[in-house]
Amino acid sequence: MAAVTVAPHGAVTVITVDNPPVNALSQAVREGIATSVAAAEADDNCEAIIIACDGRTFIAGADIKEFGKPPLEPYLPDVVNAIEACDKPVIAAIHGTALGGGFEIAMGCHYRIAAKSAAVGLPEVNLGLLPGASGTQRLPRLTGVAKALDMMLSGKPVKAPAALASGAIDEVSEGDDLVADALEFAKECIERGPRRIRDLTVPEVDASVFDETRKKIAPRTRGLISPEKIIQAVELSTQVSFDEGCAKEREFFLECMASPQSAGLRHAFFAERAVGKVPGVEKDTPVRDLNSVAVIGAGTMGAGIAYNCLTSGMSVTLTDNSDEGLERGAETIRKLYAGGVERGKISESDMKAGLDRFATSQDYIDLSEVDIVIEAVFENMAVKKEVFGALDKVLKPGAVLATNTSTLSIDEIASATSRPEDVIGLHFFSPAHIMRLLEIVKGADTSSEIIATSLALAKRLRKVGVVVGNCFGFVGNRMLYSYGRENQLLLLEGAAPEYIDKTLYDWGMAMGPNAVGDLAGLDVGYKVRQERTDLPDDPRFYRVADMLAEQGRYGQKTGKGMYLYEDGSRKPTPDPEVGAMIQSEAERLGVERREISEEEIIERCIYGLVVEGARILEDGIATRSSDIDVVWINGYGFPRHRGGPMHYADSVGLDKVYEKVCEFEERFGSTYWEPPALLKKLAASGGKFADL
Ligand code: T1G
Repeated sequence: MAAVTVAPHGAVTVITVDNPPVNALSQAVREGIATSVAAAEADDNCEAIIIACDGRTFIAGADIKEFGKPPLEPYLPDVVNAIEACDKPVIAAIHGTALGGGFEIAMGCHYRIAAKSAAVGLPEVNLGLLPGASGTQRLPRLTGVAKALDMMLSGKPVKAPAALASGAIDEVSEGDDLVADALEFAKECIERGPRRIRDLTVPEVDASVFDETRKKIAPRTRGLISPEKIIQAVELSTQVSFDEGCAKEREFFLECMASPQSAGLRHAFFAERAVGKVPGVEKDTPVRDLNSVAVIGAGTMGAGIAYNCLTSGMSVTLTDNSDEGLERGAETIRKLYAGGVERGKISESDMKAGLDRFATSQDYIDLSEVDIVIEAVFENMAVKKEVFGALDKVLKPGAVLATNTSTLSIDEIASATSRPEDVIGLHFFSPAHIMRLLEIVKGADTSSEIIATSLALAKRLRKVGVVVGNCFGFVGNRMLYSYGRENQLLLLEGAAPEYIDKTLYDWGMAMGPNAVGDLAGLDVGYKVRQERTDLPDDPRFYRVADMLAEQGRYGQKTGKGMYLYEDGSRKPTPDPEVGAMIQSEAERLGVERREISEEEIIERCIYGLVVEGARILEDGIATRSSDIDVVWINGYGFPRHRGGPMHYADSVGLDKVYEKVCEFEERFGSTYWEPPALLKKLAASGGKFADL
C-alpha cells in the first residue's frame, strides 16, 4: 500500500497520507507528498490541492526512528518549500494532532482547516530539538512571537478553536466529514489564491520579550540546550529575512540533533512506549473492568491514590482502622479537589461528581463488590498479610487485590490469600496523584490477565506503568539503596551533604539525595532497614541516616534531618551539628576523611545505580534496560535528557564504566563493587544494555 495516494475531486486534487501508526514523515511519505504536489501543480484540471491523512491522526512529525541515520532525500525543508511555492492553493486538512514536521508541512500549505477535536503543535523541545523545517520562522508570522514561543517552549499541542483564535489555522470544520468541509473551503481558497507565510512579516514585538522568556523558563529548562536555540531562532525571525532565519534554524537543528541530550530524550520517548510490551501479555489478553476501587489505609499515600482514582472517573471507597485517620484522609481528598478548582485545573462540576463517587468505610463487608482493592497500610509484612487475609474472605471472585508496598515481597503477601493469581503490586510514588510512575510488580503466580488489567489501569490513571519482577525494593528502591549507600559513605569520607546534593543537582538530578531523604522522611527508610535481615555486615552502611533517625531528626516533617528547616520552610540549611556528628562518627569508625571531587561523587552514585541495574537485568526483574530508565526518570528525578541510568552508561561506553567499576572494587571492595558478569561481558564485546 503506497504511503501517499492521490484522488481528484472535481477541480481539487486530494493527496492522502497513510503511514500507520501516526503518519510520520518517513522518506516514502516525504517523496510521495513532493511528487504528488508537483503532479497536481502540472495538472491543468487541478485548481487546488488538499493534503489530508488517513488513520487516527494528521502527520505527527518527522519519523523519529530515522533520526541518527544518514538523512535521505527529499529533505523535509525542501518539501515544505515546494508546497509553498505551488502556484495553486494548497490546503492542509488536519485531524488528530499535526505535530512537529507535520505542522510545518501544514504551514507550508497556504491554508489550514482542522477538525474541531484536532490540535496543532511543535513539540520538538521534548526531544531536545527545535522545529527544523522552518517552523521557528513560520509560526511567529502567523501567531506573533509570544504565542509562537509558548507553543515551542512548552511543546504542548493547541486545540483547534484556540489555534484558530491565534491565527495558526484558518478554519475549523464543525461537521463530521473533514475532507468534505475542506473541499468546500477550497472554493474560497481558489478565489483568494495562494497565501505564502514566508511573505508575511512578524508582528512588532518589544525585544525584551526574549530575555523575559529566558528568565521565565530557566527553572524548568535547567541544563537543556534546545530551549535557548528556540528563543534565538524566533528572535531571528524578527530581525532577518525568512530564508536567513531558516538557514540559522537548520544549523541549530543539526547541532541539537547531534547532542547527547537529544539522544537521551529520544531514548526516553521510545522507552516509555516500549514499557507496554510485556512478555506473556498479548494484545488479546483479557482486561478486567475496573470502575470501583477500595483504598485500604487513609494516610498520605492512600489519600493520594484515592484522589488519583476519583479524578480518573472511578468510584472510590476509602477505609482506615482509625476514625481520625479516615477523617484526615477524607479531608485531604476534599482539600486536593478544592485546590484543583482554585487553580482552574478542575471544574466545580467535576469536583462535585468526584466527591459524589467518594465514600468511606471501616467495614470490609462494604467492599464485597468492588472491582479492585489497593492496600496502602503501614509497611509491615504481618500487618499486610492480615489485611489481605481478611480481604480475601469478603471480596468478590475476579476482584483485583493490589498492594502499594514499596519494598515487601508480593509472593509472601499473596500467600495470605486463596487467590495469589489475582494479587499484584501497584507501587505508587509520592505524591501519588502527581508522580507519573507506577511500578507494577508481578508475583510468581500473578496472571497475565491481572498484569494486562494493571497496565490498562496505569493508562487510565495517566501513569507510566512499568512491569517488574518481585524482589526486595523491586527496580526503583533496590537501585536507590546503592545510590543512597554511596551518598552515605561519601558523607563519612568527608563530602558535606550540601556539596553532594549540589553536585548531583547540577548534574541534572531533580534533587540531591540528602534533600530527598529529608523530604521522604528519614524514619521511613530507618524502619525498613530495621526490618531487613540481609543488610551487609558493614558498620558504615547508612550509619549517618540511622543516627539522625535515632535522634528523631526525620527531616522536613520534624524541622530537622540532614538539614535544618527553619519555621516550617522547605529550604534546607546546612547544620554544623550534623557535620560535627558525621566527623566524630567517621573517626570512631576509622574512616579516613579526604577531599572528594565532584567527578567521584557522580561516578560512585550513578555507577552504583548502573551496577545494581545490571544485576536486576541478570535476575530478570526488568524486561529490558530501558524499563529501568523509565522507572528512574519518572519516579526518582533522574534527568530525562540523560535518558536514564542504563542509557547514560551506554552513552559513556560500557568499557569505560566497567573500568571505573573495577577501580572502585579495588578501592572500596567487592561487597558493593564486584562488576556484574553482564557488565563485564558487554564491556568486553563493545555491547550496550540497549542491545539486550
Ligand atoms: N516518529 C516515529 N514513530 C512515532 C512518532 C514519530 N514522530 N510518533 C509516534 N510514533 C510511534 C510510537 O513510537 C508508537 O509506536 C506509535 O507511534 C504510537 O505512539 C523537522 C524533527 C502522536 C501524540 O514529537 O507525541 O518533527 O510503540 O503510543 O499515545 O521539526 O505519539 O506502537 O511501536 O505515543 O496516541 C515531532 C511524537 C517529531 C510527536 C500519539 N513530533 N509523538 O500519541 O500513541 S520531531 C513529535 C507523540 C520533528 C521537525 C522535527 C505521540 C502522539 P509503537 P503513541 P499516542
